[in-house]
Amino acid sequence: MAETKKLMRALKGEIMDVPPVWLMRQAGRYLPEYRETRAKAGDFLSLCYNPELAAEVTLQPIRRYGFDGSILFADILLVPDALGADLWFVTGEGPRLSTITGADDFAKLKPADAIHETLSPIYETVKILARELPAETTLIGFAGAPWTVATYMIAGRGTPDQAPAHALMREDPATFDALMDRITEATILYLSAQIDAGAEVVKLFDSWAGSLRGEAFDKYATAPAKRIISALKARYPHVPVIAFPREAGDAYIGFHAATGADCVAIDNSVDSDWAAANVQKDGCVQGNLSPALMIEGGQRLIDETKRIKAAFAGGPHIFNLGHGITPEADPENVHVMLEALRG
Ligand code: 1CP
Repeated sequence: MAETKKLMRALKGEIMDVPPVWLMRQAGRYLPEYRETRAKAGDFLSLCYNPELAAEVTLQPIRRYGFDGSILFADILLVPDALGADLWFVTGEGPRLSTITGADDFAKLKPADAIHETLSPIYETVKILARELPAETTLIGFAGAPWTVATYMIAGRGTPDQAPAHALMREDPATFDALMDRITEATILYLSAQIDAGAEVVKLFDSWAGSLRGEAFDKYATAPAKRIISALKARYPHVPVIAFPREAGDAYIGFHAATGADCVAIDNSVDSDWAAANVQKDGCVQGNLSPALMIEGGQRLIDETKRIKAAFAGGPHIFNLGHGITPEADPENVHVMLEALRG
């Protein structure tokens, strides 16, 4: 059967007059209906682990905007939770986890195949979504890439420069490598289970790839992505993978070929024309409107949307932001962007 979903067609390399579109963090705090459902769930983690309510918040932005892609509502930090780290969210501040400072902390983690015990509600959410999404909407599963997940597990929180993770890499490379391996194995199992439940595409978020340079980037961003994608492709050759090595800079060049990713997501620190010439030549790209424009709105939002669409018009493209939409964004500006994009 010919593929009819626009997002799938772009991932297979088709060039379209109007690219498919979705937004990172499209289910989130900028939407009043999200805040309402989260309050009903009690807190963020309870929302993630409640299949009915997690499916509901995943569907909310699809009803409101008719995006081409629907990303499962969950979080990259559920994998550490499932590996036995303590995880909690401090309102207004963000995630907190127990830390991994050496071999003793690492030894307390569960084996990779124990994750399903904790993560089975997420697979339920995927099953509900596979049933309930409109026929034209593509269901996207996801996980954090090992380096990004490791930065949170080591530091116990988000860090501006990922210094604790870099320090462990330097001072106790055996523990650091063992942790990267454990997360990589868990990620393969987690994404496989999402695909078994009905995810049509999966995305790997390496939000902190930008603090890896040179050899460290190859070893801890490229190699784990390649290992995960190879394992998935061996089992699910037709399921496309989107990789997002955020702020990789020049290391975006060749990332498709080096990892086997079908699509590389580009952050908004990168010039669209540069990315079209240097990255899109190798395959589909996703991006890369600045999330700040969803706050600002107005003519600049319209002009930038059209400029990015034009910059990537020569190859396969999925329109998106360069990073997640923020709580301060005006939901009306999403309509302004969609009108500028789709006409
Ligand atoms: O208060 C709230 O309601 C929580 C805000 C929130 C939301 C809406 C968090 C906490 N996570 C999420 C959902 C989420 N996280 C999704 C759902 C699907 C979507 O709509 O996109 C996804 C894909 C993520 C991925 C995620 N979580 C990343 C990678 C992408 C990125 O933004 O860089 C990261 C780094 C996280 C960790 C995390 N979870 C939540 C926060 C505030 C953070 C960032 C912490 C930090 O600043 O370091």
